[in-house]
Amino acid sequence: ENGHQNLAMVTCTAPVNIAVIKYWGKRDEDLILPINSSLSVTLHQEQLKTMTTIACSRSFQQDRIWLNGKEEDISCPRLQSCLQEIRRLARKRRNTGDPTSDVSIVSNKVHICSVNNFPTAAGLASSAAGYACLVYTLSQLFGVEGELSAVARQGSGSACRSLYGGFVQWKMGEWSDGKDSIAEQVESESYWPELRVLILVVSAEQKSVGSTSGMHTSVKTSQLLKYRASVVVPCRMEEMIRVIRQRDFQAFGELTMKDSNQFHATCLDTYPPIFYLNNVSHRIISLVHRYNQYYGETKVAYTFDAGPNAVIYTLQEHLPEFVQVVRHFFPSEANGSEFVRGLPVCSAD
Ligand code: 2P0
Repeated sequence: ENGHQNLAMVTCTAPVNIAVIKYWGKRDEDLILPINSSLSVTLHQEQLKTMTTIACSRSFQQDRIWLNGKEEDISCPRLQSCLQEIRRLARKRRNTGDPTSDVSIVSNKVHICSVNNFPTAAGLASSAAGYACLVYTLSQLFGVEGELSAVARQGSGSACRSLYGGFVQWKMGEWSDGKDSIAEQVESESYWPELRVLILVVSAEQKSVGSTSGMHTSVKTSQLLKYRASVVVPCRMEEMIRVIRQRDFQAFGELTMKDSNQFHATCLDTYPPIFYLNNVSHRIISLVHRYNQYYGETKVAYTFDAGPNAVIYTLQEHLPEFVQVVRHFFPSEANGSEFVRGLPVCSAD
């Protein structure tokens, strides 16, 4: 008998997302429920993405996973949450008698292969694309439809936002079971075709404090984070959605920079403090403000996640000049081919 009879295989891709209103802090660490809502822009499919292939067969003895070619431990609790949750949804569908669902394969073991087309170590939101892709690919394999962001969220909080393109909000929700803590598209990828993102890879080193443990310490110790989550972010979410709908780059850019700065201020307010930005990050911040001051308007905006790399938002018309300016002021860094990566955010077609 052919040992791979009944082999089913699906391949999908998911892009990275970059938050403009940041998620930092959980109210429930097991279900991954945040203390505030957040909003991000999903990058273009072909740029920074994860590609995942999942095979399942009666002949597989156990679930297994390979990340960028290296086998990893499948018993990781977050992986287990996603696998269990998708299998539960698949069985539920079968029990409700959906005639199109393939009931037999849900009980088979899976082999998962996931690769990024960018360096994982560069701190470029690899877990977001990774878990979004894992959950989506599993859902395709097992024929699960509907709301998947609550499943992806249990892999990594920011992953729920990568299930949608364009401008995406993750609503924090109120319920303790997390069923209302889901991602929703605010506007599609074609809504603001002139918007561009530029990634300045300041350091490809692994970050010193991981997001999960960093935000845990921030929730325990930062007074500023409490104020941010309860007072600042609710207002900013409304304002951000409004300025995106108006395609108002000046307001979008200013709010994006302020929110990045407040996120890093809460890191500094954490005890012991967490430093994600380095000297090059600080020089990029100064350069962006000097550039905008020169023109008397916000033409470019920066945002930084849990690491020193800068993500620049700008409009297509300003991109070539700003890239020149970066290369001029960072000649040594910019000579490295990886320093400047200009990427379209939204597809024009
Ligand atoms: C964000 N970050 O909104 C923020 C901004 C980093 C800074 O989401 O513990 O990897 O897996 O839920 O999603 C990074 O945190 O953390 C993150 P977990 P995650 O993009």
